[in-house]
Parts: sequence; C-alpha cells; structure tokens
Amino acid sequence: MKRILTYGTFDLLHYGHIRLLQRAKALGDYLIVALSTEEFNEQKGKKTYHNYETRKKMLEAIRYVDLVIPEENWEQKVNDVKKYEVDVVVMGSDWAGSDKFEYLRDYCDVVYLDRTEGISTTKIKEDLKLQTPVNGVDQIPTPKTYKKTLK
Ligand code: C2G
Repeated sequence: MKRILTYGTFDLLHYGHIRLLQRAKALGDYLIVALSTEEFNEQKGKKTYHNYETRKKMLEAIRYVDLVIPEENWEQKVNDVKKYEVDVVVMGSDWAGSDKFEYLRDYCDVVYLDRTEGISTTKIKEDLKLQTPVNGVDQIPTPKTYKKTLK
C-alpha cells in the first residue's frame, strides 16, 4: 500500500484544495492530511474562518482523504513520515524547492503538484469581503443533531 502525506490549512475548502487532494491520492492508495491547528496557523500568520474541528470534518468527508491528523509545528514532518510509513509527501507547487520539505527526500519521495490558478482562500475572503469569522462555533451538525432537525 502506497501511503501519501500532505500538509495544509484547508480553510474555506475550494476546488484548488480538492484538485490537490484528488491528484495526491492518485499517486498512491492511502492519503493522510496533516491539518494545521489554530495555534500553528498563528505561527504561519494565518487566521482561519473555520476552526480546526470544522476543517477536519470537511476534509474527512472528501472521498480522497483516508486520515486527518493535526499539524502542530514545522518540525513534526520526519516523525509523521516514520510513524505513518509514508512513501510520498505531496504539496502544491507554491512549496516547490522549499527547505521545509526538500530535507524530507532523505526519508521519502517529495512531489509538488501544480497549484490551481485563480483560486485561494485569501481571494475568496477578499472577493466576499468576509468580516466576521465564526471560529469556535462548530458549523457542521453531528448526525444526531441532524436527525433532530428532520422532525
Ligand atoms: N493549493 C493548490 N491550489 C490552490 C490553493 C492551494 O494546489 N489554488 C494547495 C497548496 O499548495 C497546499 C494545499 O493546497 O499544498 C493546502 O493549501 P493551504 O491550506 O493554503 O496550505 P498552506 O498554508 O500552504 O499550508 O506545513 C505546510 C503548511 O501547513 C502548508
């Protein structure tokens, strides 16, 4: 079984993210997504619209994704590759050649896939002029909650 690992924030999920996940999964049999936590996003200088739990649930609903784990720091990648027996780390081409990924070639393959032009979380926010993030509120009802609203 060929195991693929990718990293990201995946906020305001869009077709650029989906295409990345789709092509990453096509490189193997099992896709792990290391999802940036709120705390790590602060380190990355990113403010997310959706909190970690919501972003995790959305990723878990995607057919290409087999497992979602937390990404808490820059340093965890070698441990992740070893712990999950990863064959290939895949990232979008905006990370191509980055020292945050190139060193992983000592432990696994590293593949950069063309970034999808014309879409980004930042662009969505700018285009929609989103002002009020809903962090902290879990927007995706659990099945139990959903059944209640069905009455
Ligand atoms: N991506 C893409 N096309 C876009 C937007 C994003 O291919 N139009 C890819 C990015 O290259 C990345 C993944 O989708 O591989 C997730 O993008 P982000 O959520 O913006 O992730 P990023 O902030 O780049 O976090 O440790 C690495 C970081 O956690 C990566």
